[in-house]
Amino acid sequence: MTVWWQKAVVYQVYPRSFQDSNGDGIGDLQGVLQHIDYIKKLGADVVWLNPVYRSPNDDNGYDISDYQQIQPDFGTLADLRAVIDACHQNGLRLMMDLVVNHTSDEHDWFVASRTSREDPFHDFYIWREGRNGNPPTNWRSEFGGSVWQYDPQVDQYYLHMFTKKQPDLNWRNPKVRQKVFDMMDWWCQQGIDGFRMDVINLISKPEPLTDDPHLTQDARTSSLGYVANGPHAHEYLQAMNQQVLRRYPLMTVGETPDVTPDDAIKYAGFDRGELQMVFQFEHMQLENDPVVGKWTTNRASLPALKAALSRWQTALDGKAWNSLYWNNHDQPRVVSRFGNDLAEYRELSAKMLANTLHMMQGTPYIYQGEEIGMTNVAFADIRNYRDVEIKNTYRELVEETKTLTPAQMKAAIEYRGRDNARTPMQWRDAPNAGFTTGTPWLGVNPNYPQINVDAALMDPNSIFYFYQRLIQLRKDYPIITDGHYALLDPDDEAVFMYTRTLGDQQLLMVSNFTDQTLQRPVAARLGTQPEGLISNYPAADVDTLRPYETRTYLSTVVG
Ligand code: TEU
Ligand code: CA
Repeated sequence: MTVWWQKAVVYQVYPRSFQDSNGDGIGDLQGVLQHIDYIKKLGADVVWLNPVYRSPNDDNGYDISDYQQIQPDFGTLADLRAVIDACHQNGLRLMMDLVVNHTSDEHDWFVASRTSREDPFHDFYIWREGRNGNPPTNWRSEFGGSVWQYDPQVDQYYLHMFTKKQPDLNWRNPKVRQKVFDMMDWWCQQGIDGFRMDVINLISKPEPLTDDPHLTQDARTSSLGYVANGPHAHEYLQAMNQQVLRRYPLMTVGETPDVTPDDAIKYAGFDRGELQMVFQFEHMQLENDPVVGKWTTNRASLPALKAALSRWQTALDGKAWNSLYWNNHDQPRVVSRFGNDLAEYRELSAKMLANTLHMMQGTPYIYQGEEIGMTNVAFADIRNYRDVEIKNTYRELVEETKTLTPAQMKAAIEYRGRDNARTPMQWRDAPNAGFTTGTPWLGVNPNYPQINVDAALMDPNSIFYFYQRLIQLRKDYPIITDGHYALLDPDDEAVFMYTRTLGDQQLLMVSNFTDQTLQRPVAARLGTQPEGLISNYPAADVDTLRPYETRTYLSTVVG
């Protein structure tokens, strides 16, 4: 049976970069309020808001110092209530980000935790003795360097999988779990409709804490994969579900780096009583390098991309539910990554990527600006980047270890860095793209005079209206939600083609991932009475695929 969140489309708002309402250069909740009608017009059902809780902002709000207060840059709790109400009045639901693998080091719990080993909050975090003056294990942080930080006051090291201002909570402690569940319940009482749970598969650590065997001497990749999916992860999530989640009509999605489909079926299986969906990362890591991880300019091959996505389509069918995404606040812009952001092909390839993803089984997530084809950015000066991951990794890989030259790192940042996704939303051909009347906290992409919401809304052929149509198709055709997936021609290096089948109906999705005109036997793959549902070109010969052409057909098949 299909439930509401399986038919829903989510729109992700990164509030810091969405709309500034008061000229301080930082997007805020009043700014979100100004554009609820825009999200409604697109046709999305759910808004996912990145963290707006009180935070010293070391990692743009993923370092929370008070879970029940709003970061003053963003506004007040009253402003958030206004956003919730506006969403509900417009038939939208609001999903909050939940960051409970770690807190800020400025959270009261950690401030107390580091005062002494006897403090009742000491055991809220993961403290260990050093090994002969060295950190307790060899684990490397996602943002570079050791995950262990020495604290002279207690003469121990604390664990931080991300920056040293993000100490990991000790979920083994039942008091930690209770505090988190109580806080979640409080948010549900405020009328929110869901949680996106940050790195939720990291909450249970390996037992005992032993060295990560995958780290060779010179590898500069993180230990996230080694630490993920610890022995109590499912027990904790089942408790969370029992005590909080199942008592409200919520939508839940766990962000889970380093999960396989088998893991995902445990976290989000229909009968598991844990989460409803997870974000998997396989299609986001295809380009990675064994030594420098994401800091490369490798390109993914189309067969690899097809294999990664298809594996999830097939493995989860009937057992768990996929989340479908090309973009979020941590990933570069998809049109620059898997499409072509040159003026000639940007709109075509953005639509091609949208159709390719939105015809799959799962709940689609659209990240702000994706619906107008926003692109990666290249800042001339490395100091213009704001992301702590970029800054820390630059220091380590370029300055300290000289693993990469400045030019190599610059190219990698322009290709994979998180600030590509975080430049301000491009609303208009006006100063700072209409994002702020002040100085934006992160530079606006200089291509805003061409790429902006105003221009998209005025052009009936825009990427925006293509997304609007995809969302509407999902509402009109149950086969888009429920159909079974089959990949065709897995080795084709230029064309992505798959079918979805439900009863005697068949969808066929075909996308040309290149700037060449190609011939493929498309007609032969269609059933009878084929009807074109969507395309990014005027209809012509069925077997001819123009540059970045994409089409979805509905037809009838026998048996
Ligand atoms: O991201 C977790 C995560 O695994 C990412 O660090 C991802 O691997 C990386 O960004 C790719 O470069 C979540 C949040 O989405 C991210 O914004 C936070 O920085 C991180 O957790 C820590 O809370
Ligand atoms: Ca502001």
